[in-house]
Amino acid sequence: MVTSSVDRPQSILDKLSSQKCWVKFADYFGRSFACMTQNPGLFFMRKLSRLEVMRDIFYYFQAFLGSKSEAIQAQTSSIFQNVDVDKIVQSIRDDGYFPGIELPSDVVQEVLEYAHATPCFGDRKPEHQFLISEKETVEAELGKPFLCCSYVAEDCPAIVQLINDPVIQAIAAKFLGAPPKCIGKDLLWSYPTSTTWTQQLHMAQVFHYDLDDYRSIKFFFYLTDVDESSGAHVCIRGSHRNKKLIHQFMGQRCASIPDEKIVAAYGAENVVAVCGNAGFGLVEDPNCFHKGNPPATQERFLLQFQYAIHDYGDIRAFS
Ligand SMILES: O=C(O)CCC(=O)C(=O)O
Ligand SMILES: [Fe+2]
Repeated sequence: MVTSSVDRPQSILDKLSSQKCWVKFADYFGRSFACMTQNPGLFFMRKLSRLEVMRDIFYYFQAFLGSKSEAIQAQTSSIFQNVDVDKIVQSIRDDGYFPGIELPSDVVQEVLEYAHATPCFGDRKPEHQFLISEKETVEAELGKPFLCCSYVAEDCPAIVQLINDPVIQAIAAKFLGAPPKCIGKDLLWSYPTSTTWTQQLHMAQVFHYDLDDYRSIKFFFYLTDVDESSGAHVCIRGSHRNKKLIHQFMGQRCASIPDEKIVAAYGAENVVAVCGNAGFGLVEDPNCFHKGNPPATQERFLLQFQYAIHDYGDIRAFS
């Protein structure tokens, strides 16, 4: 994979001296204003939840009001066997993530069959809709490769069942300290193609953290075998806590900081590339710095879904 860094601003001075910078500021304030007037709950959550102290205050306030989270227990049977919910939640609290929840192979197979039988969207664009088997033909017609192909996945029974699985729900409820609301899902092929830094930014392939609520939790399942060079998810252990103050104030704009600087701030020894075969799952506090490695040798197929305490509607709308 060849990565160009030409479009990445090198320093604050570079940024300030460029005209593009002011256009970006205007754009940022425009989006913030639109968010504040159209979705004030999302706006204030984004502003406040970036501060660890506010997240904690909110969590304890909610616990004080008495949540029913512990009451959510298995009413239907789970597809997961021998899963220690407490251990997983403790690992997420301590490290920011837990690797190693395993999707049964028949579920992996079902999702793969769905993916081969259902139209996907090239580069997430509605105008590029095709079966995955037609991808190369469409690319040849367009004269360019797709970086990713995604599905709506509302109508995949295996995914719907997974999202409602009692073990998954119990992990989410325990971590959130509240009844979990599923606020999003994504089923995505990512391909080894030459990308610019901006494309990597849009594909969540640079270090960032997500502010989806005062507390939220994300599940990732590999549907192809993944190693460091085929799109491993990478997290920085412990970075969900004690973030540098500047990184808290920057919130999601931390994604514009070069990866090397994020690694230097939290320690190379804490960078963990999570590898695993198809079916391997990872649970994460998305407040932990993380990214998907851009695939270099082979495509990656990933299912991710997340839960939060509140559902603010389309959380990507004003990003
Ligand atoms: O692709 C990955 O492994 C990470 C995706 C991610 O962080 C995101 O969608 O916010
Ligand atoms: Fe993310």
